[in-house]
Amino acid sequence: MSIEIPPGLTELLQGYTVEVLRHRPSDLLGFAADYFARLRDARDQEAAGGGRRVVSFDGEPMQTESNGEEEPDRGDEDSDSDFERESPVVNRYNRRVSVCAEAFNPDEEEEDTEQRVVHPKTDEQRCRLQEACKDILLFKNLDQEQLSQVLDAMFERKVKPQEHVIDQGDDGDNFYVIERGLYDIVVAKDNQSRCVGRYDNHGSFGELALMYNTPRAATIVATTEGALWGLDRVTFRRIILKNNAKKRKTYELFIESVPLLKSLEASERMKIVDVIGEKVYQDGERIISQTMTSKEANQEVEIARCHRGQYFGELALVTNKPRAASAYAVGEVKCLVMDVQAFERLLGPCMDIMKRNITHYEEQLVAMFGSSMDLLDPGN
Ligand code: 1OR
Repeated sequence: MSIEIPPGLTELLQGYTVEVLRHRPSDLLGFAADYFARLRDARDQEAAGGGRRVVSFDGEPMQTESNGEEEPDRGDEDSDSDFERESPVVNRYNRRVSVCAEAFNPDEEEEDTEQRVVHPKTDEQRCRLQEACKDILLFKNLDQEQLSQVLDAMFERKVKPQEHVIDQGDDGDNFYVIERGLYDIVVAKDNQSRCVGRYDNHGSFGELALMYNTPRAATIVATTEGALWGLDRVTFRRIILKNNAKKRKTYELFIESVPLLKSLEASERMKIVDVIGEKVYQDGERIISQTMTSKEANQEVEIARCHRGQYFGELALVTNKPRAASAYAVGEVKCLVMDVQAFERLLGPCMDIMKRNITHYEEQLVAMFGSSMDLLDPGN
């Protein structure tokens, strides 16, 4: 028999438990009554248009930010449209019991608050959110607690064709994960705007301004109706940046040892660490999949084996052609992965090396099959 857990129950009880552990009250029942009454007050005031609230058990609930619009009664939390208008409840009751001792950047202590942004979600929304986030590389190295804080803080945003989600030059407010829709990446330079890429129903954008405190590097325009999940700047910096600091420590030596990346500056290599995610594959698992163009081509022959420090998957990105080979794990394999936009942005200086290595693939293919597949010519 399966018992359905109402959305929000786990969160509610976790928050309460954390506060009990912090305050160790002698009157558990009285403490609970007080705690939940304050939480309800904060919610009601928020619903009445009072904006975002911080609930502090040490004092009265205090208003921190007005959302600037009248909030209608949002008794029905399950409705999508209500959810879109909701402002976050910043709830210190839900904070972690143990806080990581490692500060990301001592200069930015004000951002390392323990306030949690929580956008309540229905089960259906959470499912869609989890599906959209399952391949997001920036989330891959988060532990379970960090990931659940990130998912809690994310909010849904629907977009219309031609809507600018991000404008180049603006300050960074949110990071976005794509649930669906097509989005052009437009970069203006010397008074000319150029579309330099496109997101097609997958991926994420808006991390650069938040990571490096820089203006938005590109304009992102929806070209169809779409749905996004946003993550506010403070939560992004608190969790993702802290995690990136850890990632730098973990991968620094390895990245320095990768021959392909030797020609990069140390700071460029660090930017690579910031965007990569770790993926683990089991023996025999397919890592990338060749796009078969004809039925006869479906017999597979091993053409090469890659080892620690080598790379694969660049060919289709360099040539703009379909995947020319499949890759399978031999034993358990750990890969560091980056998405195509980061690849283009960060690996430009390595492009010549990769192209040179691609000509070696052609030589190998000629040796094995007696014919080349014209790998370098983008053709069609
Ligand atoms: P952001 O916070 O700067 C715009 O806001 C976002 O566009 C940016 O984060 C990236 O997530 C995303 N150069 C810069 N930003 C890019 C690029 C890009 N592609 C996606 N974004 N280039 C295109 C690479 C295909 C390099 C252009 C010269």
